[in-house]
Amino acid sequence: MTAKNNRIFQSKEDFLTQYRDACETFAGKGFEELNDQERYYVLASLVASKAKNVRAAARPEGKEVYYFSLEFLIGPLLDNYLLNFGVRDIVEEGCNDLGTPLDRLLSQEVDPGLGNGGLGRLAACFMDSMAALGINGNGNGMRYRYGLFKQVIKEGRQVEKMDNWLEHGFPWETRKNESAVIVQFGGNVVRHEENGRYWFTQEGGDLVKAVPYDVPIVGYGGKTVNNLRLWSAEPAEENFDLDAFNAGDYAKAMKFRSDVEAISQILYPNDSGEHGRILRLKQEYLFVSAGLQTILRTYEKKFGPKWEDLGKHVAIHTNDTHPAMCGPELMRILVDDKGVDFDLAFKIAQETISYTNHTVMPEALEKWPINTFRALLPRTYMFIEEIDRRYRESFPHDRDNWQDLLAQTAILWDGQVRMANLSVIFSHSVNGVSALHTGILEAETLHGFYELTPEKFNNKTNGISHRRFLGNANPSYARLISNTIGDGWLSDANELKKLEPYADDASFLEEFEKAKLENKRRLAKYIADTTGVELDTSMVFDVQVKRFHAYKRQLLNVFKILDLYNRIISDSSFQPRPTAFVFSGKAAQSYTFAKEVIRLINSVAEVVNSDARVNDKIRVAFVPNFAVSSAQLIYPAAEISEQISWAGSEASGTSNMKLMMNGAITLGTYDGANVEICKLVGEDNIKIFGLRTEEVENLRASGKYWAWDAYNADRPRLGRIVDELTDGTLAHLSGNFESIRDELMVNNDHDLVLKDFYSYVSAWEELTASYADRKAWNRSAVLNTARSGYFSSDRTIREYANDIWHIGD
Ligand code: KOT
Repeated sequence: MTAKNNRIFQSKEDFLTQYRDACETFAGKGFEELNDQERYYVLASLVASKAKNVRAAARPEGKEVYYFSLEFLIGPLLDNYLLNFGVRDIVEEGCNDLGTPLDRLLSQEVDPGLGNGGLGRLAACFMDSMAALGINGNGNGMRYRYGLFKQVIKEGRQVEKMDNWLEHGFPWETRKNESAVIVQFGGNVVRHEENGRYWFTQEGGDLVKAVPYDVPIVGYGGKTVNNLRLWSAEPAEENFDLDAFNAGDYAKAMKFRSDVEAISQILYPNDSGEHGRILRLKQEYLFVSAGLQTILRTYEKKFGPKWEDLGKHVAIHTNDTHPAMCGPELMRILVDDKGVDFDLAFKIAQETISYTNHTVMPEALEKWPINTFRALLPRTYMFIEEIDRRYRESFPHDRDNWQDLLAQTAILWDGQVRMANLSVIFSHSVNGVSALHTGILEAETLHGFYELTPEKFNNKTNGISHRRFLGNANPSYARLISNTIGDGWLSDANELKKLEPYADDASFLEEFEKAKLENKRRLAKYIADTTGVELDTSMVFDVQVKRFHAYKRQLLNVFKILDLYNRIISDSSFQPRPTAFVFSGKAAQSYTFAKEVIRLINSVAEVVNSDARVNDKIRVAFVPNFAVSSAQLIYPAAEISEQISWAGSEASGTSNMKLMMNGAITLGTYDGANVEICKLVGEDNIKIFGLRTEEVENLRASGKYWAWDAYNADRPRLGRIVDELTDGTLAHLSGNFESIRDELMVNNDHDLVLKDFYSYVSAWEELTASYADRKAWNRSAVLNTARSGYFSSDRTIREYANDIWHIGD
């Protein structure tokens, strides 16, 4: 696997010389005197400095894209950058010569938890693809002092620990003092008037210094190095409470400091859930305002004050509604600081800004009380209010349903600022993240807007970095692929298509199976080391790894396992295909139900794994602390990919793509991007079950679903599983599961676990029965990889570049 361009080391010898020198420069000691952590640190620092040199020598050109996201789940970078610079083999050999295998150094790297899940990881994959494609792409986000909590499991329960990811320093970042900007919170707006002209200033309040830390993003081939800018909040000197300090009231002086620093202290741990804390609003404004100030400063240096052309040279993309303040804040800066006319400023904002929606869950649609918003951001709020006023005034009152449409689409409503509406109104493009999801946005979630401005809407099905999730994560399979079809697939994922003929090649299939086995062994060892659970690698590895959320229905998977458990015990003729069920994922601290499902899985694991009557047929493992690094061990080992959210709930999903690319077969509902996976691989190479979106909608609308009917209809089987939640069967580890039973039987099974149960279990049985024919199974698996090229984020980014950012127009 070699990228042909811009190699940072010419040969193994060259690498060794430079690495040894770097030990002296970065650590002040020779290689031999350093421990593994220091050796990793020096190597990463060396590669980072190379990356910065590449950027300094050849800054990317063309339209600047700024991707605004509160989350960038970048994961470990070193292995990926070695691949992208085309020096992974050289470095691996060099490290072997030094007697320190590269893998040992790579395992020292921290996994920056600067995101929750899908949305944050998508942002990171987009950064990778923009750099690979030579797009002048910049990331704009937050440098959280503490990333997403670390998850440990105690008595089956998730326990959260601080993620002190900066403890040993972060070799990839550079603090840029000279690029710091001031961001203002609170205070009052004062109106000034002189010679008939008037203007406003925001006075008083708190001044916060936003300090950027830059992380280089190395594109494949090593030619383009882009920048990810992460902001940290510090008190502005002008605003430090000097009076208190001089009066000896250090507590007061320090309180101001810590209140300000709190803004960049923690990442909110909710994925598709409620936020609603004022600190979150401060985070949103800080990175928006700081990012925009930087953009305009850079632009003005290059083009002068030709603000009307901003949208020609700059694209600002907002990742969900978290950066929704981009619109009004851009207007504020243009109008107040640059003297641009109000109408022109709005036009510029719309031309420049675009928006992606990532969820249709009503509870995740962001809203802020007007009073909170206005008190914190009084001047920015005025722009929202004025745009909202004009929107109402110019609304097409001649339409029959105008009142309904206005009620759906106005920004301000019911005392709240509706951030999705704010995003749509200030953007020229609105996209969903899978075909199905975009359809739901158009027909339901954002229907009013779709009626009024259908031309704004478009779909951009998500993608993933195939270099990281196949190239780096699955070295044995990646090697087999490159040896078979060449390594062109690394730069063009569509080349994976060339594998199709090999799906009928017996020796290729054997090699595939060997690679899969090696990955299963690697994962089994990791699981044994971290949890003590032993998995037999001759079992099918059936994997569900993602955030814990009711709609994702990990509970349905547990019901299936309990069903297998009961049937194996009560029916000696029942011989399911031996299967190891692997779960991993975090639940938000405050999400009680999701945390109970984690405890349930661990309780079921304890019962199943220690019961000799069943444990040669089923095993269950919960891998703690799901993160990019552990994900990279899990995907390559998977044979079944569980994608079982109820239809219409998962916007897209991306683990479905990562797993199919690694040759796992999807067992899924017709939801999110599963629909597109199905189309690409064909119905013979995927297993679809359950209600379709429309059926879910109709069932809900009918009001006729009654969970007790499902329970009573099959007391011995489905009813029994429900009973086992509370009858002591699973209580040994840490008690029964009353609240889960209540969710099903009192809350009438909102997520349709009982409804889809039979269809799911039958689909699983059919799928696993087909595992007996290994050749046919492997053929399907290889076809999944061969047809996964579409899901490279390179494809997604090309579409954004052409249709939304208009790069090269
Ligand atoms: C979080 C908070 C508010 C709004 C949306 C979210 C969100 C959505 N976080 N993650 N998502 C996921 O984003 C992925 C990337 O588009 C999707 O694949 C996935 O279906 C979303 O759940």
